[in-house]
Amino acid sequence: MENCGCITCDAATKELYEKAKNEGIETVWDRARAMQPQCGFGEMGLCCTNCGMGPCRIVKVSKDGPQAGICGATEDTIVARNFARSVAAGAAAHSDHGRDIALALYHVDDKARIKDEEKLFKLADEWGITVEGKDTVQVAKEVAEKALGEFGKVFGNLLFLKRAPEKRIKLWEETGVASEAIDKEIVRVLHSTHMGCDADYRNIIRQAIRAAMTDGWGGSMIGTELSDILFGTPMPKKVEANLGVLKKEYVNIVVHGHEPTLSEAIVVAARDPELVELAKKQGAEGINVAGMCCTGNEIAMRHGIPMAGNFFQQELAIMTGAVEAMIVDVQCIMPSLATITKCYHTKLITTSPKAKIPGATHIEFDEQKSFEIAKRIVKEAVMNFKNRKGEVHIPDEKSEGRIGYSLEAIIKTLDRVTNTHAHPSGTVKPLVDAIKSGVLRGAVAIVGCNNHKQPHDSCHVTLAKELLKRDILVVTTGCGAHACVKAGLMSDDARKYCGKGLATVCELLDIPPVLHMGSCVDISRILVLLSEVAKYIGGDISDLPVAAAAPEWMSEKAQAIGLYAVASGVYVLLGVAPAVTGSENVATYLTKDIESVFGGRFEIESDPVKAAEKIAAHIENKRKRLGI
Ligand code: XCC
Ligand code: SF4
Repeated sequence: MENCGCITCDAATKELYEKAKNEGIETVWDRARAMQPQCGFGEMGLCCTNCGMGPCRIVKVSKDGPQAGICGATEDTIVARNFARSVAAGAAAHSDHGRDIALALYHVDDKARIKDEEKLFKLADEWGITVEGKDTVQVAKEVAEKALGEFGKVFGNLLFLKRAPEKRIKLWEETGVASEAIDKEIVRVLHSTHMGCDADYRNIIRQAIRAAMTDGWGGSMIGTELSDILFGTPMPKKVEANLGVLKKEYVNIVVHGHEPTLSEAIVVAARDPELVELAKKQGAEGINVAGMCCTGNEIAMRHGIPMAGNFFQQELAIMTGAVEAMIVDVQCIMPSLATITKCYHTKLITTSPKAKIPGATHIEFDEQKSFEIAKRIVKEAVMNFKNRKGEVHIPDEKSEGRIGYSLEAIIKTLDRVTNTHAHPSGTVKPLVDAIKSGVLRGAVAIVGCNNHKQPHDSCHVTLAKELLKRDILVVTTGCGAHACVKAGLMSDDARKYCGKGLATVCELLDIPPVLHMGSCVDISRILVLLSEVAKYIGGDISDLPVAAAAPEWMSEKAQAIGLYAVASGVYVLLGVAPAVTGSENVATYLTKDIESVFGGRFEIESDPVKAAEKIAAHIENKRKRLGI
């Protein structure tokens, strides 16, 4: 897969896109084309609708047009406010996901439903919850309660901030971004960006950072940790990926969205002998569950469930004509699915009160009756098998990879080397040694979505390959992870793309050169890994030869992630410019000046080859400063 200049570099996607064209079915690419030219004011962040006197827009091209909003808000104020609101929305989405997982843990009444007891007790200990004389269910309830308290507690900072290196915690306190309760910080962005409130762009961004921090070091981290406790901490396993994982003779169920609570139940229900029998009675050979987007990542990491594809493949999955039901929960679900399912037999089933879609069947998920509801949903799919219309068209394309690299899995993997050298196990020492010696130059997280402004998957994959050949280890989450596994970058064969140093490390540790660390909330795993490495060398995250990249990002969540990463000391490269270009001050602040405060900054670069060069230069720079 090379950067070919077409809409996608994924063969299965190309094939079904052609099918869509032939059948006159509209996809995301068609709608993007119809949208051109896109609004310049919006693109630059210069349109304000924050009050009833508006909408107001600032005209940049000529001095004759308005240079301030009706209230007098400048371009700096308007751009910063719009950016902050996006960040707050992103942080809200991730955090509310975390809250739902905490609620699920709270309602557990049977010890058997807790898959990682060790992690539960570790977290209880970290949070100062006494466990003596309490049974597992009781401890789970108290941990869940503490987590829920993080959203609305009256006093005190986020508990997970303490996981950062000491220097970083001090810096956050000094710069006024050590966040308090999650809901409070998000509400504060909405308040301070209300008409006639904060007009100082630097202060608006400071508050946006406080909200972003409640994502990575708050709701996302709660989501990850509590999901591991409930459903198990991911460990390495093989998985198949791409639309070719759908099976013609089977009842195909695609679970799509983000929260693992529903999909976990669906995975169990689909194995229910009664339902499998029913599927056979309908003429199918069995039931095949596949995952899409971050839900796909969650169940692939924990159960090896095949990964059907990423954000830009959701419409195409239905066009195979082989999907009996697409079951969705929250986030990144295109409303267009309801339109497309009309042309096929596929049932679109919404399950969250937060995300209903006109034209879909709504079966509300309830954690307390999870198995019952999951069975009902699976039955709907099974009974739909006989309604297939026309020809089934499943692309052959699928690849294989090894995924499931949680922090615990990485440490375990590293222990293989530690033990042979008689070093203490359970540390990041081997990783630090490899980086210090220069065998590994550094590490980069490639994360985020698909966006029509970039060729689908191509930027993720090209960037990853460019980094691998420079001996830079890649970790990935979200739709970037789907792109990499589909391109074969999580197989042993991918060592052929690596420089000599990285290839040796991969062989020694028996790992692929691109490590799948999970869904987008699981970027919190990367924060903890970075913190562990920084603590090990007695420094700060901003000292490390690392970077992050979101070459095809589109969601507000991605903006929140980018901002908390920058505030955590990471250099963050974006392949698509956020809507801040309308204010030179805001753009310069985010891409330059902010580095002197937090040690991290944004970089905008759409070309993945140039992006790799910039990232590599950044990494070499950090190495020099570390004297390695
Ligand atoms: Fe959504 Fe998480 Fe983006 Fe993919 S990567 S398009 S946010 S599914 Ni998070
Ligand atoms: Fe216009 Fe100011 Fe109202 Fe925004 S807040 S719409 S700039 S008057």
